Amino acid sequence: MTETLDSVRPMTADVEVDNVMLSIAIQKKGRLHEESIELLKQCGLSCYQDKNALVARVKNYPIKILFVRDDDVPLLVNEGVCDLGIVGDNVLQELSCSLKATLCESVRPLQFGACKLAIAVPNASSIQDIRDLNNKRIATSYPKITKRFLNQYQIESDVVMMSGSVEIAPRLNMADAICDLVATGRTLMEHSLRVLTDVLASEAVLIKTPRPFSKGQDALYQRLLQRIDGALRARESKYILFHAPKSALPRIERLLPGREAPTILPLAGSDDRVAIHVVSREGVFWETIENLKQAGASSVLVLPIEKMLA
Ligand code: PRT
Ligand code: ZN
Repeated sequence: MTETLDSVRPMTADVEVDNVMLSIAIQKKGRLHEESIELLKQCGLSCYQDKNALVARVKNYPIKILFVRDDDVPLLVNEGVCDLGIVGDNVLQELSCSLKATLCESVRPLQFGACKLAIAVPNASSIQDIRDLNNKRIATSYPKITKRFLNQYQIESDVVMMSGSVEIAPRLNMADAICDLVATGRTLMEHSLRVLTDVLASEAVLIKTPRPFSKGQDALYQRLLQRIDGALRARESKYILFHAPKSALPRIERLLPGREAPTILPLAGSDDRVAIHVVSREGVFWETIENLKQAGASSVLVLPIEKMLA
């Protein structure tokens, strides 16, 4: 058992689940797993994962969670086997390039799993421009996106499909360039590769089946979506409290990014200073706090917000 939280009932795929109205597929293990679970927890769902369980039901919400390979998420959602899914946009795009038919809808970017798909070449390569890729070999696990990108520039390259360790292809003389995911850039650096061009920016997205929902399912889906929006909004928002001179209020208001109308309260024993509470919808950086202090603020507290409904 890897994780045990409250109010849960583990199940296996072959067990019939009664009265479940929604299902969501998430990655079983890998880069998106933890944060997908975390988001569902922030939405109030109690998730449980047994090492071998493929399906888990959440006791406090009519939804079952399927744990699968990330590549299977859009396939399952597209076929209507699952109602919803969480997957990297890169995987979704690769599938949508191969399927001509309607694909599951991407309904929300989820602010995690950020990376980009980029074409990279060896540091010492003579390839300096996208056009230099003509008649060259490009190794990738994303052949469809790569071809779509090359077509846009009318470049004819030989796209070599690799399912992993793409970064070693140039050294093995299997390719002149690669098209792979980059997050920090460390892997490229370790393999003496440099980015030639970005192809696609990606992050985890919530996807929805093209199959129409019943009225009941739609109500559940809308409720879940509201909770996801609330959780995402809360992540980027901060509650800021501080004291400041009344005369500095106009300047202070301009300093707070994405602020809502502040609450201003009198301070006991002070006529000219007030306490200010404000929700900021954008990240609060050290510079903001330093600027607030310069404007006369004191006792500044910046607190995370757990939930936020519009
Ligand atoms: O087993 P399963 O099929 O489910 O998982 P997987 O091994 O296919 O995928 P996984 O878990 O590696 O990644 C899942 C998703 O995470 C991807 O589809 C992306 O949407 C997202 N993601 C975010 C990343 C990265 N960042 C990332 N850095 N996926 C892969 N990488 C790899 C990249 O391929 C390269 O090898 O990390 C290396 C580069 O990282 P940096 O930090 O060195 O630049
Ligand atoms: Zn995968």
